[in-house]
Amino acid sequence: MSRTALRICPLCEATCGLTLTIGEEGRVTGARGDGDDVFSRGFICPKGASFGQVDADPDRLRQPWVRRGGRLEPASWDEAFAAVEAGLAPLLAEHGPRATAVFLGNPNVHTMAGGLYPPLLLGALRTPNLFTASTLDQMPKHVSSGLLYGDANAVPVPDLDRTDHLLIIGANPLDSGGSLCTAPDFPGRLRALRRRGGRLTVVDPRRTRTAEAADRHLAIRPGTDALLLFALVQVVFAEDLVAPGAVGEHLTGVDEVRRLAADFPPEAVAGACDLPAEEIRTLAHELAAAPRAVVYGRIGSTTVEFGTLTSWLVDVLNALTGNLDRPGGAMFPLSATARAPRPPRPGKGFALGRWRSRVGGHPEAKGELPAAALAEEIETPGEGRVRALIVIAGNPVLSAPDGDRLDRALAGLDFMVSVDPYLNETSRHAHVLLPPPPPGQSPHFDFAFNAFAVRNQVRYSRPALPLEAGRLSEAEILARLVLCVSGRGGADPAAVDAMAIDAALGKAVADPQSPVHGRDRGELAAHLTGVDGAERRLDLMLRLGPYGDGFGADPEGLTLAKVLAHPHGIDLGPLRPRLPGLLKTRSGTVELCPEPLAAETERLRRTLESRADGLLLVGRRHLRSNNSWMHNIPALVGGSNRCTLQVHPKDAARLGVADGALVRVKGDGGELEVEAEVTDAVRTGVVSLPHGWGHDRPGTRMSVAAAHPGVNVNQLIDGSRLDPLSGTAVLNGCPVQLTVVAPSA
Ligand SMILES: Nc1nc2c(c(=O)[nH]1)N[C@H]1C(S)=C(S)[C@@H](COP(=O)(O)OP(=O)(O)OC[C@H]3O[C@@H](n4cnc5c(=O)[nH]c(N)nc54)[C@H](O)[C@@H]3O)O[C@H]1N2
Ligand SMILES: Nc1nc2c(c(=O)[nH]1)N[C@H]1C(S)=C(S)[C@@H](COP(=O)(O)OP(=O)(O)OC[C@H]3O[C@@H](n4cnc5c(=O)[nH]c(N)nc54)[C@H](O)[C@@H]3O)O[C@H]1N2
Ligand code: SF4
Ligand SMILES: [Mo]
Repeated sequence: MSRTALRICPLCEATCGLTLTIGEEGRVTGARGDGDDVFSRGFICPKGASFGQVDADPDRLRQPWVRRGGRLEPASWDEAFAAVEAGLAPLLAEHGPRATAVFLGNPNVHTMAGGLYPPLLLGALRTPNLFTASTLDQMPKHVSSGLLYGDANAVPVPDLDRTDHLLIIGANPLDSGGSLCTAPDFPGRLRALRRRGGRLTVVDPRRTRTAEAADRHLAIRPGTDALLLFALVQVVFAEDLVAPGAVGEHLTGVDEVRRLAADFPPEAVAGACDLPAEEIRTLAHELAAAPRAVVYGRIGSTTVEFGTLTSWLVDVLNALTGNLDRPGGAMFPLSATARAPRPPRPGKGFALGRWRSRVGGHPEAKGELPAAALAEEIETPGEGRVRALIVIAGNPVLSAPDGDRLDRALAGLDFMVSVDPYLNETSRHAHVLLPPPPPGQSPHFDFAFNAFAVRNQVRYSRPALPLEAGRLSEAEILARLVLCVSGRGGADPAAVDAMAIDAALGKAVADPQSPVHGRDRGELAAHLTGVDGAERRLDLMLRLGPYGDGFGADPEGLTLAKVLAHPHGIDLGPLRPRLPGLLKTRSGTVELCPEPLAAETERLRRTLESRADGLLLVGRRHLRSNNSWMHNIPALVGGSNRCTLQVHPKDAARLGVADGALVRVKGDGGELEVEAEVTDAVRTGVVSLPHGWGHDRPGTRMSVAAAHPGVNVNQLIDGSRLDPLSGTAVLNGCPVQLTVVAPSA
């Protein structure tokens, strides 16, 4: 008999509720949208529908691998953890924590274990060398939020379901599922916007599926969005359209922003952006006039030369038009595991550059160093060289600029651990490879994405399938890693959770604002339910969170048991205004014109004078892909080659490139050969190549991916070009040159 099980989809940020079919043989044989899910209401996309194939991919590793005499060989878990301790201990003893680094990849925000254990690992390891996918992604938004609100994690999201005008800058949610805006069924929500008379404007150098669904598409020249946004801000000031509304009393720095914007009227930026000044002006009028409007920027606004400046201007524009922190505007979600809100008071503010990277001198941001600087930290000899690396759920050889260099650097490490289900371009360098179970055998809670969700809600999935014999949960793998780096490899991994619980309760009982102030932490710990440490920690967070039962203080409040009793989730209502309570700036205000951004504005102004012509490279995403790791799923890679270089027909004619030609692309970081796809979906002067491809390295085990490897776009990208405030790699708007190699690929 087959049965069904509910499972939140971990394959993109939309967090759709799925109903999995479990066949008699104990495998996921089907997946459909859960019509009763309180948030996703039955929505599903082709990736979610392929959950069964993703889960049962025969290339997923089932046991640990340990390098012996240069070769990776299967090993038992005990042997693997012993090898981790034996590999790390002497390096730590001789060189200290600075000789170690951690790379955390994207799926850490898509697994429950990835939310719970990496902070403990970093706490135990105490290395200044933390690298994550964030500096290939959204770090500019964190820095902007840190400077504006004093809290790098306070990222406002577009209140999609209530807005009247949505301006999307550099995002393509119809293919990506949405990002820093968790909204299952983005397409339906955009249709609803237009059905209620709202408008959608998309700014993107490509005519994406999202742009096609819009009222207006502005095909901007890549990398110039900060100029466009400044022009919108300038019009709002110049035409007296500033109307911040209720947040007005919490804003400081408005006049400074006015002064900065004065240099960027639409006429001054139109040439650089390659957009008509009139159109920019009209857009500003519309945004200001809409009862509720919101500007939302993603990858195309962050992984660019002025990423932090652009991210900041998005919020500035929302604030000036009265759309920050109000329904239909940009709002701050309040997730069930967030810290419960406190009465407003000035905070400690946000500091950048508390330490710097050893080789490049890059300032840390939010405790991280630029992912693009990992290779040089491993390669460059001297005191503090990175000799050991722990990679959890990351594939930086493909995801970061100049993977060939990182590939060589990884091969030179004294010791490397990968926690990854695949033997891939990065993990093939590991000395110990620890594979977590597939998602069907793992529990799921969205610690990360509930904090970016367009509706407050809470959902938890227990594993749909029991752990296969011989497997460890990812929670146990990571807990044991924590023990290994503390030199206690033999200890019971449950001790790690027990310590985390004890520490969290210790803080809570000492906090006069907490509902458990003054109570006994041992007594509280005894109330926690859950089948393992990870669940007990979830119970703790729920109970002390903003909707929690406070360990009995509010009997109606959330507990793990209550969430489990609602398998389709509990709706916690629409987003509500949260200012000024969430501010942690020193002034206790929204500091609209932070000094580092004023300085960046000066740098931006200088770009108005110089403009290089020539082709600019941008990325793109495909609905059936996800970064580098879903190219091994037959259901998701069938059909025509997707790793093509898109070229506009006019550029193609000028360069003699025919559709299907093999072209050589040369960028500041390197060159490669790829098939050209001539299409007017990209604007003139722009070419587009997706990332996450290039599965042609030896020593991997991803047989489907290797059969159609594609090329690694990041080989073209110069890893030394960073958004300076956030250390984020410039992955979009990179100059390239094209030559034809052969009339057909
Ligand atoms: N040129 C260019 N480059 C880009 C981007 C771009 O737009 N253009 N996008 C950037 C962005 S936004 C991001 S987030 C990064 C992503 O960068 P990475 O996180 O380095 O890359 P992924 O391809 O997501 O790799 C995820 C790894 O996690 C593994 N994995 C999958 N599921 C699990 C699991 O459950 N547990 C564990 N432990 N591991 C798992 C996969 O096998 C894979 O090795 O790439 C960036 N790179
Ligand atoms: N199907 C699928 N879904 C995914 C992923 C995936 O790889 N595949 N990856 C996941 C991850 S890790 C992330 S971070 C999110 C990202 O989610 P999104 O940000 O929505 O991702 P993209 O589809 O890359 O959209 C970025 C858009 O920016 C445009 N762009 C490039 N340069 C510029 C520029 O200078 N200015 C402007 N205005 N636009 C520009 C590109 O043409 C592209 O259409 O998607 C997530 N979801
Ligand atoms: S949209 Fe995202 S979360 Fe929803 S089914 Fe598709 S991959 Fe899964
Ligand atoms: Mo990402």
